[in-house]
Amino acid sequence: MKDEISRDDRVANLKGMGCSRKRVEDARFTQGKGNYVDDIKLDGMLFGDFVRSPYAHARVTNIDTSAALKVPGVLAVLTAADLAPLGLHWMPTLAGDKQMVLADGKVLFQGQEVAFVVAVDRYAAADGIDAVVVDYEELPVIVDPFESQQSDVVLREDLVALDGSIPPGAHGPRKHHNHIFTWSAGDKDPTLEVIANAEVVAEASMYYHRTHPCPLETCGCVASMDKVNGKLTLWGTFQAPHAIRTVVSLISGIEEHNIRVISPDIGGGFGNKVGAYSGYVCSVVASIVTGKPVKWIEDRMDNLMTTAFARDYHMTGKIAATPEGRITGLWCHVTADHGAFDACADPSKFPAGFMNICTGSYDIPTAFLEVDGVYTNKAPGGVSYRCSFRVTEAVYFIERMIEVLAIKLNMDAAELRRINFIRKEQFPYKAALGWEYDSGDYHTAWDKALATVDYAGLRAEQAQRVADFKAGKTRKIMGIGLSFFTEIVGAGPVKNCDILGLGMFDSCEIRIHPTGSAIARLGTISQGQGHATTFAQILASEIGLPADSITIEEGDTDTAPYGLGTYGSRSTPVAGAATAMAGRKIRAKAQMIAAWLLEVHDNDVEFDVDRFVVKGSPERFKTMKEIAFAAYNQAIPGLEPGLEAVSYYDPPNMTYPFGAYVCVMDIDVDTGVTEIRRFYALDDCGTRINPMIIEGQVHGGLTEALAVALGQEIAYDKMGNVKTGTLMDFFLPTAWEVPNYETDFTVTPSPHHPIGAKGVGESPHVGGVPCFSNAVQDAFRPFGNIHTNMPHDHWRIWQMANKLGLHG
Ligand code: MCN
Ligand code: CUM
Repeated sequence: MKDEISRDDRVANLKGMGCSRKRVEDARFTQGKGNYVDDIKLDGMLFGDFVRSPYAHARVTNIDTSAALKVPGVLAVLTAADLAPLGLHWMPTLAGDKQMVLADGKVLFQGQEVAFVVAVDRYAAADGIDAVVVDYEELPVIVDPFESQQSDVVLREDLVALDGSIPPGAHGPRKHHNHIFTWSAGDKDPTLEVIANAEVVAEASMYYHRTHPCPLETCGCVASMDKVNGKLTLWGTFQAPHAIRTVVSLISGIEEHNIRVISPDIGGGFGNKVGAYSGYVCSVVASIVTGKPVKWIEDRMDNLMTTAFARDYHMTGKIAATPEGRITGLWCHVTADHGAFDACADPSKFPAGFMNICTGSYDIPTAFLEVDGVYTNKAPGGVSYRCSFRVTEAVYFIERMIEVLAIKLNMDAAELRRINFIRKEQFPYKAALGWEYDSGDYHTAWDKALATVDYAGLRAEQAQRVADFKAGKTRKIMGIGLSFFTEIVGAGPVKNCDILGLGMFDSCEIRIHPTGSAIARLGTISQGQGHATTFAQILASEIGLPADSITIEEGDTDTAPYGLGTYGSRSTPVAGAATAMAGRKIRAKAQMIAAWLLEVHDNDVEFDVDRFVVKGSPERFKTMKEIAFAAYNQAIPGLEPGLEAVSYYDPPNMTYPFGAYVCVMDIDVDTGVTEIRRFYALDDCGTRINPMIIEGQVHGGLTEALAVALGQEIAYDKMGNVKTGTLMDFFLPTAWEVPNYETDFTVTPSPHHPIGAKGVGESPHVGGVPCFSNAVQDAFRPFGNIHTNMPHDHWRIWQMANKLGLHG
């Protein structure tokens, strides 16, 4: 048999790894053919919605539902009293705490769910909500976590013992009735000693404000209990459908095989859709009660005010160094505002996520981190928003500490980073706070970044600008924002990481069809990341069938293998590894089939792009397509028919992507208006599966970073009112504010991942926020700024300029 097309063409035909394959999802999304939760319409479907608390802290003395029940179209109103006999008025949170499903005697944050009105449609439900009469008795409100730890006001009365003592929480002893946990990492005394004896110590306190992921599609679900066969089907915006199935089974008592959870298309998640919400529980109960399917879909205000927030970390740091700038120690304390219930979505052993990667990309010999979690009258949630489990906070902290140290040392901040980077030959690198970084080459990335932007030239220009400003020739100052980040993604290892006891492996199951096409199902779920495109590319390269012939399916627990879902940029590191491993199992069987067909020994054939060839005789081969057909249609001695494989992958370590970002910004000191002149982002996520998708992830993450750094926040007044509960007040950047991003890369494969890939989804956000913030702060450095908190909106920048005397 003679092969007519070249090997290069055969590789190209696969559209495998490294190819900027167009997104297969876009055909349906661009034509309005997506299938989101709110597109699901079932016969007789009802709609449920919440009566929500206007108060941030109040006793609920009475709920009168009688008028609501008379509203045309209203069928039922659920309150905590109705759920209590089922034990469903409270639910477990992902962080080992518990949370009210519906107000049980009191409310603890504005917008808290008080009653669930079930009606024939959304409009009747709204009328019903208006007719529910709730009597509140206001209680003192605490929105400040420092005040909370001193206050006599008990927020969580359910967590105080009868004798008045404070029982321990899920993460150990609690110091005060409003305290949740203390968590620490590293060596306290040695770190304090290094700092006490250091020649140079820089200190800073910073607040990483509360914000919100704000996905385009809000959270929602449809619950349908089939009373005939006892099966519950739950469609929803779930980032972890299998975990939701297990949790629903555990709290409802419905056997797990009788529950089918389906995540259809999801319109952005960003972590907002990891946790469990009252709406899910109430919809399931309402469906059981009414015997009809029940839909619940949040509106924008519900989403911004009540579902998983992000950040809200008050961080204080001390960094010690030699006069030459060699860092010798780092100390960090965090006061973490978790709101009314601890509903953070972290692996169980990490109540402050991976905040203990706060030594960043630097070889810091001694470090100590302590985090205090605190209750306040704010919405629960936490950890969401492209964060990799608090890595955003950790990287912001260290990248600000580096800048503050550079000021103290009167040194260039790029050079200070360079002399402290972990060196290439130090990997795998064991950090002072416990992590083992798998691979990295920071100096190469940094040098490439600085050379590309002409860093020296930029600094010269900035110096001239400062001189011009001081001479009264311009009112615009210039900032050069630098950041270098290391991420930690791919949770992972089951021995270290679980959520509610569920080990964090992931999975892929592949079925090759006789004609040489395939379906693969994974335990993850795309929310916009393009898994259907990229996972097919991994398989194309591994099994030699074109990506276009491989369907990727996720999100249906009746068909997909068990997995822990998509967040923490874990899909590529974990499910991507499972995909490669399952592909290799397919290939191993294909090799035996090929050898039999070619009448040679198994070891005498080798894989080449899309076929097995006889070693040394390239003209003798069987294509994967031929092998697939033979697997089903020829009786092969000693082999079962069929070509299928499944892999459950427990990664040996997480992956540590990194990147170097530079932002050049002009600031008008009289208006506070910022103009981003240039943004350069170099990302290293190891082996790159789809460069175009990576670039899309980087653009998206950077834009969200711009949002957070330059204006976005969930702000509360002293009464606990959410001041930014609509998109009029909550800043979402548009094409108007977004600069032209320049993306770049280096490739440092992960040594333990089967294809060397690291995650990338959260990197641009993690590295982007400090970069934008550093640009603002750097512009004011020549005028005496040391640290100013985000968000740097125009008004606050004007205030910065004013405080530094630049207006007079
Ligand atoms: N990829 C690649 N090569 C690599 C690494 C990743 O081609 N070396 C591709 C992947 O195959 C995948 C995408 O990039 O198609 C993102 O992969 P990964 O970094 O593994 O992240 P996940 O798929 O696990 O996505 C989660 C991550 C998180 S945690 C948040 S938050 C976030 C993010 O993805 N939410 C998003 N990006 C988002 N993008 C969109 N459009 N919508 C969201 O909700
Ligand atoms: Cu932390 S946001 Mo993402 O992990 O879904």
